[in-house]
Amino acid sequence: LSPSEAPAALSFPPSFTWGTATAAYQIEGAATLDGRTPSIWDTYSRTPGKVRNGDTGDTATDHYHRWREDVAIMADLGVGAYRFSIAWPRVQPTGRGPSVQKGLDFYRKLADELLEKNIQPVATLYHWDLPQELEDAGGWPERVTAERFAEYAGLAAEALGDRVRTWITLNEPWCSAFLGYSSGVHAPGRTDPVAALRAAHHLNLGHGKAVQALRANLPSDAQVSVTLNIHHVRPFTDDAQDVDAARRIDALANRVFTGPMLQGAYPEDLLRDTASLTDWSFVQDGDLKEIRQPLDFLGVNYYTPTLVSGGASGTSHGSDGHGKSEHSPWPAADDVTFHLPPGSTTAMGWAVDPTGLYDLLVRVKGDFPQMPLMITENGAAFDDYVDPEGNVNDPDRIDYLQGHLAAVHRAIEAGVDVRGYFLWSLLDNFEWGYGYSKRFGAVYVDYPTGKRIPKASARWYSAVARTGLLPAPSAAKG
Ligand code: PNW
Repeated sequence: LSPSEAPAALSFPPSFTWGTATAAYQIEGAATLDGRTPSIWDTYSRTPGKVRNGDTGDTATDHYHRWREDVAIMADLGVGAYRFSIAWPRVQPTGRGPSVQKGLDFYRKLADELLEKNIQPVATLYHWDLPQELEDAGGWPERVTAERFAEYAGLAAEALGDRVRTWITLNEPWCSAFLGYSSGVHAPGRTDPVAALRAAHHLNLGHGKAVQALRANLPSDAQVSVTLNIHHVRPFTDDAQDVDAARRIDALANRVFTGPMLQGAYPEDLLRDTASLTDWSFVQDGDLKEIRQPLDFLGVNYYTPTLVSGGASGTSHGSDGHGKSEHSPWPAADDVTFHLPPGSTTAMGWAVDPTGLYDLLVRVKGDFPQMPLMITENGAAFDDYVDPEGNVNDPDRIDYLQGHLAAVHRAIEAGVDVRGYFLWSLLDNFEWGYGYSKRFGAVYVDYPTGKRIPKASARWYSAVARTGLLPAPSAAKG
């Protein structure tokens, strides 16, 4: 092609944040070092039959020892931000009382090294590793857990707030509540839909209280947010019962969190839909006021859309991309069927659908016009391997990232205020119920040696992050 015929690269705003993301339990290992106590994920992964191949996070990628090397890799890639999570059982092992110096020191050193390399640290307080002692006291279905979470948030902010200026309270509370307490495919593995609804409320309450604790302990220029895996729910057909199924799943996936957090109320239709299970009397006077706190941006994680039909009572609820279980993660929605959207899939069996991300961003903008957005996770698992030359070529991941970043660009052009993008994940890691069998990294991790090999997608993403220019699809594979 002559230059005039070549498809133009898409240019992102100069202020756009380019980052990578991880979570503590998925990468750190060192499960018993320096005073760390078990979290619900230690307990769950050590329970036979829960995680594929019996994998645990005991060693993971050994990031607890290799963090300096991992920061150096990010500096080589030229990314401007790193979203990591703080392991609650490392800094406040029993979930109450004083903090552990060594645990806090780990994150202090990490943040210092990041700042030294001009990488902005973004800390998530809760990426699913609840101290086991708090689960033993009832876990998220109990109100006390929200109180404990706020205390931990205050303590973390007090210790790290001089270095870390961007904070996220919860990662994907939908997973914590509904995969953890209803379908049981995530820790703690309970299968009680009412407990899941109670958990959702106490996660909301914990978020609201934590935002207040963060603000009280952080400088006024700090950014405080929450990350939701907003499901882009589409009806299978435009039949009324499919449209109604989509409305109900949207309530259970999204509005159960955005309602109280951003609008100050639980949606009426959600309360009605779940009335056969609970009267929501666990929502106390004043809770809604406490949950709705001003946020500096909303974190959005997106992987794939959700396609549903209604009315086919008694059908599968395993085929919804959320792992297989006898139990549904969707309380009072047993008649809803989940369909695989058309097109190619990733190693997770999730459909590749960049338009879903565009539609989702436009919809969130419509619902919350003033709220800046940050893509806090997006990425894909593929069956990566090291070739005889020692390279990892992952053209499918490059295509995935190219398509989704083009969708983000298109949303920005359409007026959506998207401030940044964090690739999930920096490293291959412990993919929850799938253990180490699924690789989401831009950097390959050889188990068990822990050797890091940047994949072709890492080099591709590095060029995008350094220049703010997204090459057109035909040139995507370089
Ligand atoms: C997110 N689902 O998890 C998490 O924030 C990451 O820790 C995780 O590694 C990543 O996405 C990839 O899975 C999810 O079943 C886990 O709908 C499960 C679901 C969604 C997100």
